[in-house]
Amino acid sequence: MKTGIIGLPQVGKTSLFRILTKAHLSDHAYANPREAHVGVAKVPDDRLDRLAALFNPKKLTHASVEYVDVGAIGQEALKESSYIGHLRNVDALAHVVRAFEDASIPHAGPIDPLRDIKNVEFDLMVSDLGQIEKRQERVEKDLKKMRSAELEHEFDLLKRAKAHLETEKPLREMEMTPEDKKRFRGFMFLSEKPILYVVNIGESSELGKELEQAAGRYKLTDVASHPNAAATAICGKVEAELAEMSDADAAEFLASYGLRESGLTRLIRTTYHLLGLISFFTAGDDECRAWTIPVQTRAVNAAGAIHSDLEKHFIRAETIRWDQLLEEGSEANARAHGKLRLEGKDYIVQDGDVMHIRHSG
Ligand SMILES: Nc1nc2c(ncn2[C@@H]2O[C@H](COP(=O)(O)OP(=O)(O)OP(=O)(O)O)[C@@H](O)[C@H]2O)c(=O)[nH]1
Ligand SMILES: [Mg+2]
Repeated sequence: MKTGIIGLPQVGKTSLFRILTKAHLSDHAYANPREAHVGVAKVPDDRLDRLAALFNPKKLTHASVEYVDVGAIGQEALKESSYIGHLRNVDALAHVVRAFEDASIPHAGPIDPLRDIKNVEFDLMVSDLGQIEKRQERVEKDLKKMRSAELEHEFDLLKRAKAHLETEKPLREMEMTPEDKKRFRGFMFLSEKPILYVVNIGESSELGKELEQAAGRYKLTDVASHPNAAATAICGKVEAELAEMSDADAAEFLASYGLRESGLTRLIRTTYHLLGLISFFTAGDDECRAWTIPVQTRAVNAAGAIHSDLEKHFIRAETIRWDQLLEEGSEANARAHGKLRLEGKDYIVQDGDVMHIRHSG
């Protein structure tokens, strides 16, 4: 699952990318400045950390999400096929908007996150509209040659999407049946992707409060409440300093700003939710690990996230919620007290389940 970091020029996209992905840069990163940078961020998870404290495993593996840093967005950039190709290939967008004041860093006009959001949204919609119109012409031609129920469906859907975009609403707000969604999948429309608005605010002695109030202060509460959208705030400057510190120093530093967790932690978690992802855990002396699955995943498919053999030879999943396992203190205790559930193939895995897959392979 990939999230593309987008935004106007000089708003702090690359700075954010660097702190998000820390030492986990992929080989390709920075090899060519014209290329998009791809990096992996660890998904912080207190539940997993606490399980690890109980099991003391040899290895601890967090879930991860990928971020892609592309150049500044704009109508021109969106005409470049390599630029748009990178963006189409992501599953969600993190739109960085500038709210920090700094006279030495140019910005188009005064600080106005809502205006910037609307401008970028407009560019995304124009790009999708162009693609829809091209496809409409093609489908129209084909329909003249031969009638086809599927093509007619597609034609209607394209017409509806065009009308929707012309009311200046992104495709992520359009109601679609699962079949329609499938029809659209191949197009990878930009305005259809879930979006997280990341407000990059300036330093302040009351950062905790400022971060909490940022969305409201910049009038983003409304856009952030739209379907498949969310907002979060960070202070890039402070996050950059935090990234250089040891965990203990970072905790002290956060506390001095009245913060319990870094803005980055919240940002990564919000991205994870926006992508419709949850985690289940495997826990043992060898490894404690978080596995990423979409919400509503059946146990048998979740087993497949670990290994395809486990999916093929799945029998049952011994399951317990992470906090219940902590309460019991060990798997043996949990079993003795009847707290380990035996779940079958069709069990819908819940966020925070600890699972042991029994298989016949
Ligand atoms: N004051 C201040 N400056 C920042 C902050 N974040 C980034 N900058 C500065 O803004 C400039 C641009 O930062 P980048 O992270 O390169 O921004 P970008 O969005 O990737 O820029 P382009 O890729 O050129 O569009 C740099 O000089 C940063 O040091 C911030 O939170 N506060
Ligand atoms: Mg950049």
